[in-house]
Amino acid sequence: MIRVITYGTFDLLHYGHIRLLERARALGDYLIVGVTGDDFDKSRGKINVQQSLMERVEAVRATGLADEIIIEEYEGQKIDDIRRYHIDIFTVGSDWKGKFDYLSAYCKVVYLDRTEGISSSEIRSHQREIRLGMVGMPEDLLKFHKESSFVNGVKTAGICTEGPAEELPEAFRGLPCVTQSYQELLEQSDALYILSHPSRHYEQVRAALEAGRHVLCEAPAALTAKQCRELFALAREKGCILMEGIKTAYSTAYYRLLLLAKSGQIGKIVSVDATCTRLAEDRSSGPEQLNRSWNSLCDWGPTAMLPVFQLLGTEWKEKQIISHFSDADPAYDVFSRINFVYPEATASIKVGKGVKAEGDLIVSGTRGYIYVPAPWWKTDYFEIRYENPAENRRYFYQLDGEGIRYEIVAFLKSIEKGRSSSYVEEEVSEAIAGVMEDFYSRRDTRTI
Ligand code: C2G
Repeated sequence: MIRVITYGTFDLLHYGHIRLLERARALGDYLIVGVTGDDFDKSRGKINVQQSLMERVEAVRATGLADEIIIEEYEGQKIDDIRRYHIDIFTVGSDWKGKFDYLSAYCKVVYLDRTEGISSSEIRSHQREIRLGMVGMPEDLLKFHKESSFVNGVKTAGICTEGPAEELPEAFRGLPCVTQSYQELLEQSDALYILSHPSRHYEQVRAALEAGRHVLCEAPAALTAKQCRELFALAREKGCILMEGIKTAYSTAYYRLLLLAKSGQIGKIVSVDATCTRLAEDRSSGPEQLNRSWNSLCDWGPTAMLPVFQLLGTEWKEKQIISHFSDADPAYDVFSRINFVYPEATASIKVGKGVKAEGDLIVSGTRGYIYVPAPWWKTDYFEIRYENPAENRRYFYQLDGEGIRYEIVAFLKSIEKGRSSSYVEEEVSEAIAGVMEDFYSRRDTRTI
């Protein structure tokens, strides 16, 4: 009996895939199909696969061509599979010609002609491309603009900026719309990415939603809990997606850490402590600039509060904000610490722009703790540590683009499906806005 194996993502299964499977099957008597797992696809740069692993497996099963379906989860697995399943022939489309010659040390390698004129990317690109308008300081928007180029189905339509067009970074020149008018940008866009000063978020998000545009707004999306609720209600009313942007939520390591903590790996969670600081203020810091730049709590607060609220919830009993303000600008906190007291747990965040501290995250539990080294907000690594070091576990997950490109993928998916796939829950956004409100009105706040 000749045993054949082939691999693929098989997203939006099409005629090209089916022809490949038919010919693969005809090469032998028994066909095993390896469908790539979501993580493996991510790590090899395929980030906007549309269907879930289950859907893709089901589609391959439904062809009736596979005798067995397995999941491809890691680099190098093909050698393992070929040995384990006693494979005689490995086959794949000719777009991979030469790439798998190394497998001929284990079995015969056959490249089958790829079917011309059809591909998953092409099917995906027929779905309408989202025109993304961006608002904010051009140099701040560069990273997001660059990351969006890794995602199919979206293109930067324009930028709304206060500065003169001649001073725009190279990457933005030649965009269909470069304007100082927010209204004009709205007209040219299907969806907005807002990275303007937080004091302007509410009005800008509101105007975009009123105009029926989808919005991804960098956190904090609003500076009071009421305004935040209002915006989400408006989004629902208008049938638009509103997502609050916190890129860390989309880092695989962070997301896995949440799941491990919630599944009881460190026992009951008793404390969450997160620190985020940066020393250098990127731009010149005259009083004028200070006014326009994000203070510590706006800049870092949402990220630092994210693990607190996602692990302990938003029903704290007490909170204290301790802030140290800049002499040049009484609204600019150079450093803030917030303590939260829950019925059976506690949390603290420390944020600073102009003060430096170890930027780690520690989640303490009754059986052990999770330690994420600095800078925890863009990490690919964490440890679960126990009293007995022999039981410690280390976890690595590749992080591309600091999470931003996965955030964009989630935004597009939400738009397409008509319901939010955000990793930042609405109640978390509301709690963040509530803390901002208390900070600006000096409730529960001490200044030092
Ligand atoms: N294919 C084809 N004709 C097309 C499109 C795809 O013959 N028009 C083949 C591919 O060459 C591949 C299989 O169908 O053999 C699955 O294609 P994809 O889902 O795009 O998967 P791919 O990324 O090529 O995965 O490590 C090798 C990969 O697992 C193959």
